[in-house]
Amino acid sequence: MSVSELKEKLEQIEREALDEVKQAATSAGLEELRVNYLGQKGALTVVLRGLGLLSKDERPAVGELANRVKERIASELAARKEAIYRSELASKLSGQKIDVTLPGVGHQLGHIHPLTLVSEQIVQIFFGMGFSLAEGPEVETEYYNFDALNTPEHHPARDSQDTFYTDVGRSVLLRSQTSTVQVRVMEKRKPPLRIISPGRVYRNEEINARKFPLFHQAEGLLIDRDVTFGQLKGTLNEFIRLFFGRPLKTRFRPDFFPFTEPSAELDSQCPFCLGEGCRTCGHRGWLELLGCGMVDPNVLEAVGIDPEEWSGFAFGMGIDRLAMLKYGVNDIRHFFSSDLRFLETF
Ligand code: 2NL
Repeated sequence: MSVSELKEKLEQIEREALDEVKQAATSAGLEELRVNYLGQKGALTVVLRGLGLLSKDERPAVGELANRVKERIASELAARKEAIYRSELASKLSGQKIDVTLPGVGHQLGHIHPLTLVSEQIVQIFFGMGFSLAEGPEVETEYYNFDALNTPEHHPARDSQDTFYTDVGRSVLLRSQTSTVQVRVMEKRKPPLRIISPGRVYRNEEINARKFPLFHQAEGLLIDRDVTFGQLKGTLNEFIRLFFGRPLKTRFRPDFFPFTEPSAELDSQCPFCLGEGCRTCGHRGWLELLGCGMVDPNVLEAVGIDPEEWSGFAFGMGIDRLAMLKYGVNDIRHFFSSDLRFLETF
């Protein structure tokens, strides 16, 4: 193309471009124009590439014009862009009136699991009676879970407390009771002692509405001079009063545990029917709540505490069971199902 043809072409591009920019109505349409004229394959760019074919003398004049055209188009594009942006924003805002009186979007807050709740309630009650918290490992040794608790190999209680064993061998197992923690504390600290140990425990059992291979226990231990069964009864009666929120009649029935002598099962009057008989207590009027007894001298001896000088009482309660009774839960599996319809009721 000759110089005059090129100039003509540039002026034509300029006219067309400015005309179209003026008429563009949306920012998307504007962007399309920018690409068509100034983009890498745009009309102006194609002409500018043709400059190389001109002689050295001809190039400056055409180049200068081309740059002016480019700048003019660019500045018109920018001006139009600003105008379109403002009008688009204005129409968007007028169509989107915000009602500031509408309620906000609430966040759903998580909350404490019912077993944690009941565990904390139990621990708090014993804190009030001078007990302190003791915790320990869930993977335990046969020694802490059985031998130190007066349950030697071949003792029949090993069967009823059957648990899960590890690859290490039968001597490394999942604890079946939190007494293991009490034994560990008695080994390390001198009496007097008052401790409460909540935590997860395991039993090798078939699953049903009342039994689950993983459950929770809180065990208490008190070691002092001249401890009596009467003190055990007073402590547990007070616990039941505070846990259920009212004084309830209790009764202690003889029972057997390898680690206590004598041993007893504690029943309370059913807090729902007050002894009348209802579904919760199976129409018996009484609920079995926990096991307890005076610490067997063999247990004290195993941890190096002189049973002639010291005595004590201990008790163990199922946290899951107490939670079921307190909140009327009819199936232990609800606690482990992660079903929000259940969890959100607490
Ligand atoms: C139950 C009730 C019980 C204990 C746990 C205990 C701990 C030590 C010494 C003596 Cl270190 N006793 N704990 C005592 C009586 C009952 O749990 O139903 N257990 C199977």
